[in-house]
Amino acid sequence: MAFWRRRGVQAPEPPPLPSAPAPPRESFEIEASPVEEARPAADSPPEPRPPEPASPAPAPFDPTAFLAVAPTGSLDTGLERTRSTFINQLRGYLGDADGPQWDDVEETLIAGDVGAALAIELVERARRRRDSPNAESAIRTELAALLVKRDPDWAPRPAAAGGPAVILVVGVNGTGKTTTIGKLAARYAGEGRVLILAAADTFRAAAIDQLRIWADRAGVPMIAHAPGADPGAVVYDALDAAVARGADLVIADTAGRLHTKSNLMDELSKIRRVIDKRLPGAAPETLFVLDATTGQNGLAQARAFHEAVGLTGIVLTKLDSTAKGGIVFAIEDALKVPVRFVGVGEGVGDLLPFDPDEFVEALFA
Ligand SMILES: Nc1nc2c(ncn2[C@@H]2O[C@H](COP(=O)(O)OP(=O)(O)OP(=O)(O)O)[C@@H](O)[C@H]2O)c(=O)[nH]1
Ligand SMILES: [Mg+2]
Repeated sequence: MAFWRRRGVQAPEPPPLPSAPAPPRESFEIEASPVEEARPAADSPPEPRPPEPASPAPAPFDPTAFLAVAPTGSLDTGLERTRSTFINQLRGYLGDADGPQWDDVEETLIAGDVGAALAIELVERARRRRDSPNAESAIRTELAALLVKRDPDWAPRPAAAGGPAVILVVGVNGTGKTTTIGKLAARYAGEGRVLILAAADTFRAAAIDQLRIWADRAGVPMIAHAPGADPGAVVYDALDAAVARGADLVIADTAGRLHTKSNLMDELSKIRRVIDKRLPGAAPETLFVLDATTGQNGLAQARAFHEAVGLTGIVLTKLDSTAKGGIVFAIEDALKVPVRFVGVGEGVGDLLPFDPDEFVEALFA
């Protein structure tokens, strides 16, 4: 059964950080519980407790079994809206019987969230290409060229010997950060990695509860403090716990914040400093979660977060809910930071690793 357990901090108390208050003396740890067990409804009357029967120890929770039954989203389905409108229209203008309608191509690219300046450049370059068999192929090649080169075998790896890899998940409100962490936790636990989640969105109690549900589902432990606590202290404790137990990955949730609020952006920089302090050289993966339906405003958000904390990757969520998948090209071209995953639904299997060739292929399929 899931339960909250008060955990006395076992390691010696770390020295207080110069710019940060010392972590609270106690943190809460949430143990993973088997996913099958339902919690009683909050308003149901308490049942009389039967005598404890001697029962065999429950089988250890196996996240791979959980993942095996979870439906997996597909890029084809996730890109349905983008393909049937944006790309369909683009193809119509590119393959027009009277020759490519470049002005319309440009407008379609802008409407598809590629961005005005980039759309103009793209059309110019495609028109000049002499090596493409047709206009569609020229645009396709130019779009693919906007996506940054990446290591196809990328995975969050510990940078410091003996320490865990760290993923810090950031973004504005409601973009899908916590959901993405839940999906990532299930994915990496399914691969046999030993994880700890850090509930560093201490802004709302509900945020901690939401992450706990995902932690339970994935069968991974989570470190949390009380609502309102210093998020840096939560991350510090999660790193401590990971080192003590030999966990190889810590994923930290953070509160959604507007990129224009400088005090909130400073708080993120502070979390980064806490990581550097506890795990010098850790080089955390800082994933910016962008809601694909946000449009070009997403670029302004991404730039501000990049400036504040230095992004290493992007997760583009809700691709299934937009017809404007062009934002993928815009954001990679603007930041030169790779999209690592795309979200194509709300289910645990609806987070797909991003492969540029596969993506362009699926767009024009
Ligand atoms: N359709 C779709 N919905 C998604 C996807 N990812 C997340 N969502 C939904 O987006 C909503 C917000 O998700 P959260 O994970 O709570 O977002 P958050 O960024 O943690 O929100 P805050 O903590 O309030 O800033 C939820 O209803 C999710 O189910 C996705 O890829 N596709
Ligand atoms: Mg959240």
